[in-house]
Amino acid sequence: MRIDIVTIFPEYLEPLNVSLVGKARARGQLDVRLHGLREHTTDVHRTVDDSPYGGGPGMVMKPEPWSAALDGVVASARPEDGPAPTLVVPTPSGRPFTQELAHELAERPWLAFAPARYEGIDRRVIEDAADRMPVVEVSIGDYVLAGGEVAVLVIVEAVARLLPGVLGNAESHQDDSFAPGRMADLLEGPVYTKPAEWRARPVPEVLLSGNHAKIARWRRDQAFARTLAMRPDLVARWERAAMDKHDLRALAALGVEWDEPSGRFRQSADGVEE
Ligand code: 6GU
Repeated sequence: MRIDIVTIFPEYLEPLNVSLVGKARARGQLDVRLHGLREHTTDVHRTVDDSPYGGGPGMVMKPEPWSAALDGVVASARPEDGPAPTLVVPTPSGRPFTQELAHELAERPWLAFAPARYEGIDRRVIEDAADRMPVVEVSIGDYVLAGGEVAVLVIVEAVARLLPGVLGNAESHQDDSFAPGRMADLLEGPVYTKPAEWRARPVPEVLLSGNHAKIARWRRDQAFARTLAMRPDLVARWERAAMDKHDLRALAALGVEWDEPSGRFRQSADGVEE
């Protein structure tokens, strides 16, 4: 996959040289190219922002440097890249970034990122880009960052680990909490390693039993309990067809039951049943 990133702070993206993404780049699985937005200014002050039309606080990023930078990225297309990248614009007013969207982006051969600072980029830049390439405006959560660079790090890391050959077999993503297929919307439970006892805390006995069916059952029960505690909103997404009779018993013990009228699982009225 090829990734172009246009930013006023290329140094903010140095973590892309480290760990999983850094290794994927070194192996040639990921071709990341950073572009300084200020290289595309024409005035002595290298101005990238100006005051907003209509008034209000803060500054808006000027269209000309962005269009020059993005035109340059598109003009650098090689045959294997396709005609133009999918443009990802990080913004708190974007569509929520999810594992599903990460999978979608991981299918594209070429991504470009346009992280903004200040109050954002002049709207016409996004509209102009959308005439020539797919554009997706993405938010990484319900909070406000000072700029989109950290969101780029988040999105690139989530996408890179889905690319073929980037994760080793040992660290495969089949068990990811939000992986589609298997069982989406179930958080992973606790994990343990040696020593078997540490500061008077033993590892749960079942994990030392060697009984793989029992261990799988225990892990699933832990995942149900964890999800209920941390993300009760996910319970409504659980599918009846994904549950066997052991699951239904475990859920009942946690006060969760199938509600036929709504076609959803829900927490029973007075909490734990039985
Ligand atoms: Cl993508 N950008 C900024 N600036 N703030 C955010 C965000 C993005 N996602 C959540 N908050």
